Parts: sequence; C-alpha cells; structure tokens
Amino acid sequence: MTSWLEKRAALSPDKPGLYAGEDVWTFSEMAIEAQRLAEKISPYIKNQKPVALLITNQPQSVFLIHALQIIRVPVLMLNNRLTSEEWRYQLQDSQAQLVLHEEQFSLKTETALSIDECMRNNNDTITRFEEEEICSLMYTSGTTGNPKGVMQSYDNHYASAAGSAFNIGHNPDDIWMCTVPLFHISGYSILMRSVIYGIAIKLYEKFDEQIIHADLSGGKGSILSVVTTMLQRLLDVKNEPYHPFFRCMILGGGPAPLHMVERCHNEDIPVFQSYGMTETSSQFTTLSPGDATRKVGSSGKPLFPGEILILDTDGNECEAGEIGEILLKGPSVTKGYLNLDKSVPFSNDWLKTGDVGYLDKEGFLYVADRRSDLIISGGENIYPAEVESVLAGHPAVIEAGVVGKKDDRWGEVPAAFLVVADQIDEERLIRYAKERLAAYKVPKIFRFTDSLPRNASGKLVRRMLKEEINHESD
Ligand code: S0N
Ligand code: AMP
Ligand code: MG
Ligand code: MG
Ligand code: MG
Repeated sequence: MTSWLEKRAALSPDKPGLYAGEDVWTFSEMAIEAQRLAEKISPYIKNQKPVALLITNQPQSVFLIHALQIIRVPVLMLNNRLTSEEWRYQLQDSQAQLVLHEEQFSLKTETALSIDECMRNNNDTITRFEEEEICSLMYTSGTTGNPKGVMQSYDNHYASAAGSAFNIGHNPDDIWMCTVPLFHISGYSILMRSVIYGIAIKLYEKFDEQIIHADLSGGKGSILSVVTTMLQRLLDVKNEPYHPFFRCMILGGGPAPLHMVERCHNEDIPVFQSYGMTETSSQFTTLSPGDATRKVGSSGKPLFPGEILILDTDGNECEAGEIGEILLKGPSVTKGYLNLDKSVPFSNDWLKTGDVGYLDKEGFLYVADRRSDLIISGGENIYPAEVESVLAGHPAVIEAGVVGKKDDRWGEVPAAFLVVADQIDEERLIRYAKERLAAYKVPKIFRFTDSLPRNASGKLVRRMLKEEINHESD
C-alpha cells in the first residue's frame, strides 16, 4: 500500500511540502526522508500494535510520523508536557510495542528507544503492513476514570481535511503554519491536510509571538491554527498589518472571549472560530469566511457532511435557541476509544460530547459550557477529578476540589480547595503534585477550608467553588 506522503510525492514531487527555519523540503525529498526512517525503524516493529512517539515540533518528527504511515502501524502521539507516570499509563493501556523518543525525554521502560540510537542501525528494507485502519491515537481524559485512547482512522483524517477545504477553500499555494504541537490533533491534522491537499507546512519548534508576527506580516504563511492564548499573545505584539497572503486563522481548542474576536474583525484579522475535539479529528464546526463578522460568538456550522443534534436532559431534540448537550455525527468522528465499548462515547451513533450549547435559527452553533467541569489552560485540557485524586493522595490532604479560575494569559488556571488534616507547606504540596502531574495541571491557587460543598447524594458541587474563586477579586 502506498502511504499518503508517497502518493503526494508521486503527484507533486517538486512542490515544497515543508518549511522549517531556513530549510525547505519538496514532497519527493520528504518521501525520501520518511522512507529512510521507515527502514531504520522497521527492524523494531513486530506487529501492528501502536508505536508511541515522544517528540517535539521538528522536521524529523514530521518524517517519523510519515514513516509510521509507510509501515502502516498506528502511532500513539504522547503529549510531551506530561510526567513519566502519565506516559506510562498510556503506554500500558495501548500496549504500545515501542516508544521512539527524542534524547531529551528520558523514559525508563523496556519499550523505549531513543531516536538517535535507532538512527545508528544500517537496515535498508521496509516491512510494510496492510489494511490497518487506525492512523493515530491520542489520549483524552474524562469526568471519571482513566484517560482513553481516541482512535483516528485514515478515513477520519481524510474526511476532516476535505470538510475544512470545502469551508475555507483550497489554494494550491497555501502554506499552513504549524505552531501547535504535532502531538495534538490541532497539529497532526495540519500534517495530514498538507499531504492530502498538496500544500506546504511551515513548522515552528515553539510558539514565539514575535516570530509568528513577523511571518504573518512578511507573507510567509496563509493559514494559521491557534488557541486563544496564542491569539492573545499575537495581539499583544501586533504593530503592523498582516500580509494579504495570510487569509485564515483557525481559532480552536476552547472558547474565545468576544472582545478578542471583535478586535480581530476591527483590525481585519481573518479569524474563524471553530469547535472541535480529539474525537472529531480536529475542527467539526467552523465559521465560514462569509459569516465570520455576522455571527461573532458562534463556532459556525458543521463542516460538510457533519451533523449536530442538541438534546435536552430528557433526550428530546432542542428547539433553536434552547440549550442542551451537543451530539455529533459524521465521517471525521472517531470510531471509539481503544479497547472500550462503542457505547462509552456514543448514543445511537451520535457522539455525546458532554459539551453544552445551542443552535440558532440558521443552524449556527454556540457553545455555552464545557463538558463536565473541564478546565482548558492555554489549549491544554485539565480534568478536575484527576488533579483532585492526586492531591487527595497526599497524606495531609483529606479531600480536594479543583476548579478553573479565569486567567488573562491561559484563559483558565486550576485552583484547589483543600480540607487538610495537618498544617501543610504549599511549596511541598506543589512539588508532590509536579511529580505526578504535568506542570500545567498543578493548581496555581490553593484555598484551605473546613469542608467542601456537596449535594444531597454527597457529590462535590464544583460550581459553587468556581463561583467563589472567580468572584473573590471582584
Ligand atoms: C500556549 C502554548 C504555546 C504555551 O507554551 P509556551 O509559551 O511554549 O510555554 P513553554 O515555554 O513550553 O513553558 C513556559 C511555562 O508555561 C507553562 N505552560 C506551557 N503551556 C501551558 C499551558 N497550556 N497552560 C499552563 N501553563 C503552560 C509551562 O509549564 C512553563 O511553566 P513552568 O516553567 O512553571 O513549568 C502551549 O501551551 C501550546 O502549544 N498550547 C496549544 C495546545 C493545543 O494545540 N491545543 C489544542 C488541542 N485541541 C485540539 O487539538 C482539538 C481542536 C483542534 O483541532 C484545533 C485547535 C486549535 C486550532 C485549530 C484546530 C483544528 O481544528 O484544526
Ligand atoms: P480536545 O479533545 O482536547 O481537543 O478538547 C475538546 C474540548 O474543547 C471540547 O469538548 C470542548 O469542551 C472544548 N472546546 C473546543 N472548541 C470549543 C469552542 N469553540 N468553545 C468552547 N469550548 C470548546
Ligand atoms: Mg480531549
Ligand atoms: Mg483542548
Ligand atoms: Mg490524603
């Protein structure tokens, strides 16, 4: 089976496919790099169990992802901000046969192999598997229980890329700037669109607002994917208009304050709010260029041919304007979570997002509230239950309640309410949490209290804590 990069290289060999720093690769040069890596990796791959990648936004990572597609083995993209304990859970749950990691990430598991070491072997044949449907896996947590592996098939990625192009249009000269992590679907989907459309990626190792600003003004890219924190940082440094080549900014991964979107429209920044998730292989709804100024605050309509259903608590379809749970259906929606029954995320073939919102009379989606107390900090998801359980594991902590506090830089940051048995040193508690949780999940604010609010059945009422912490400073 020919991989999509190889297919693309056959169609448009001399077209630039990747820019990074001063370097550029055509699609045929990319295919050569990916094939070379596939040869090096091949001896380590015994079956079609997932291969995990622990990487940063480097050209080599792009070639590695394509190399795994050439071999046709599913790739588990590990969030490089997590702790070893968090990685280990995903590796075990997915039964990953191998973890290829950059040298800087030390991982003490039997299946770990540093990429540098892998590069030193001399193998020059590729063992290709056939008919593997699943292209990528990304873990996502929930209200309760452990993180779950979202399966994204080749068909999901293809449908997602097609839907996006039908909305924002396809220009063969587009350059999609990738400053979001490749390990999130926000970044991975750019790599897929690039080979599907035959357009170039401009890859950035880190998000640096000065550099992105200079490239937007200098006409170095035409499309950019951002989360709210990135957009805010761009607006903070903007001192000249963007180049006319820049035509589209996809804003996703969480809610955006209205004033920010309005400022963009006033300054002719072509921003399109979208709503999507790992489970929908990136944007599921996006405002179209024609509606962006008319429907500020909306996340748009479903990309072709996706559908949305809003259900009330009794399971009946809501009328226009009525708030209920958002359910989604379409070819970009995941087939489910790895090793879990389909009934976990689906109801009658509709994906239950847990998010809450409404459709207006014209069918535009407005997201009113996030699923199940989810906190989003700079585009990274934080599940209160996960943080609470780590804090409560500390000997001096009896119970913990974690909620999001509004924050100018990150959108929200986690804040913890604690009931403690003994006096506790905040610094030491933070250190304890950092050993077990990614830094962005560690609460920035601690409040000590005698008890946590609970309802009649004993369930923690986070809403009350959230109101308290967000009104403290008013
Ligand atoms: C916002 C980013 C860039 C911030 O990272 P930065 O500035 O590089 O920080 P570092 O230098 O790494 O660290 C400095 C300190 O900051 C802490 N920190 C870093 N990130 C966060 C964070 N998010 N929250 C809180 N703290 C953070 C570090 O820990 C460090 O602190 P100390 O020194 O104390 O340890 C970065 O966070 C980032 O890249 N965010 C974006 C992630 C993302 O892409 N999320 C989207 C996920 N969702 C999806 O993929 C589905 C939706 C989707 O597909 C989509 C989304 C957006 C746009 C388009 C689409 C699409 O549909 O295509
Ligand atoms: P993830 O799977 O990490 O991409 O997280 C997806 C979640 O981000 C969704 O289920 C929503 O809770 C949230 N989200 C994404 N887009 C929006 C939006 N436009 N408005 C509000 N929340 C959003
Ligand atoms: Mg998720
Ligand atoms: Mg998110
Ligand atoms: Mg305890």
